Amino acid sequence: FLPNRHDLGVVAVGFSGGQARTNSCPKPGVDAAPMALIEAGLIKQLEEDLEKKVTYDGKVHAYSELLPTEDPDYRGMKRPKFASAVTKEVSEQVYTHAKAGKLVVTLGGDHSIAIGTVSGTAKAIRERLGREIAVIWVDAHADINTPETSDSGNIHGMPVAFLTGLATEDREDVFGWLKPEHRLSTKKLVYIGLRDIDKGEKKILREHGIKAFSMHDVDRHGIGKIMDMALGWIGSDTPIHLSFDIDALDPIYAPSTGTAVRGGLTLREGDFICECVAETGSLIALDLVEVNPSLDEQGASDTVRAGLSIVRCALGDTLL
Ligand code: NNH
Ligand code: MN
Ligand code: MN
Ligand code: MN
Repeated sequence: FLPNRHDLGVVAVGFSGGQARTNSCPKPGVDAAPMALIEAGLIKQLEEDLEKKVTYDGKVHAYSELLPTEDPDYRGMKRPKFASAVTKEVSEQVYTHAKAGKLVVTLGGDHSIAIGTVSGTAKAIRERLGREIAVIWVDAHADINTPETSDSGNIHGMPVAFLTGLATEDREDVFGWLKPEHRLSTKKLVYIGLRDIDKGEKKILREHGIKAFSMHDVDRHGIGKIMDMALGWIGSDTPIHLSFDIDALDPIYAPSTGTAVRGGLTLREGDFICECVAETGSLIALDLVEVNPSLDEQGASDTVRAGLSIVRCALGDTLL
């Protein structure tokens, strides 16, 4: 059922509206990540070193044509209409690649864009293979706030709630476009790296029996055992969408990100997670999000390099 492992579709999403501090003052910079990654040689490495066939339109999409004239808070969400319109478009871009049998690599952008990427692959894999996808969400955060449980109103803290249907909305222009075929089962979701979970999120994780490996679990068992358990939970031969938030890594390795949390994964643990997923041969999509090259000038190049390494490892570069 696998996409041709040598056939990649790349989507570059220059979107930072999901982590807006306020409507008038977003935390800028995360939209510059795709260009920083590409300038550091990402596409070139995929084509030349990994010998992939890359389909890429050569653009970093800013989706400025989708910018609404008015975008007031709604259910506490900041810039809901813009985030909804952008993720809907991303969903279609990702769907097109996945439907054509390509492994989709999406470069963010903040993590709200996963509303687009995961919904796009979920729909395409249902249609193409009649299968449900599994998602491995590597992050310091659970990103499963509903609009009502969120303290910040930032939509990058909510993508998993919308994708699993824990949050729903009728308004078409505020994520009402998400239909059952776009959704993910809470049973097919596994977290790795959690260490900053909001109170409301903990309740959601517990009540829905969601599989989550925190940093505590990584320390207790070691990353090798964690990957055995994570992949065991998903089951073999299940199409895997890996959504990697660079803030899962310890800020020593990836300081240039919007909400860095100390006590994270080492660079090797991050790479190891990706290698294990590559080894399954079941990877259908990879998101790399929350790299923000403008936040820490010193650390920006380290963070970009860590991001490149994550992508290469997920695509099997470091396996013999
Ligand atoms: N949980 C917080 C919120 O909902 C922080 C989310 N920030 C992230 N998520 N960077 O990965 O706003
Ligand atoms: Mn995240
Ligand atoms: Mn995070
Ligand atoms: Mn928090």
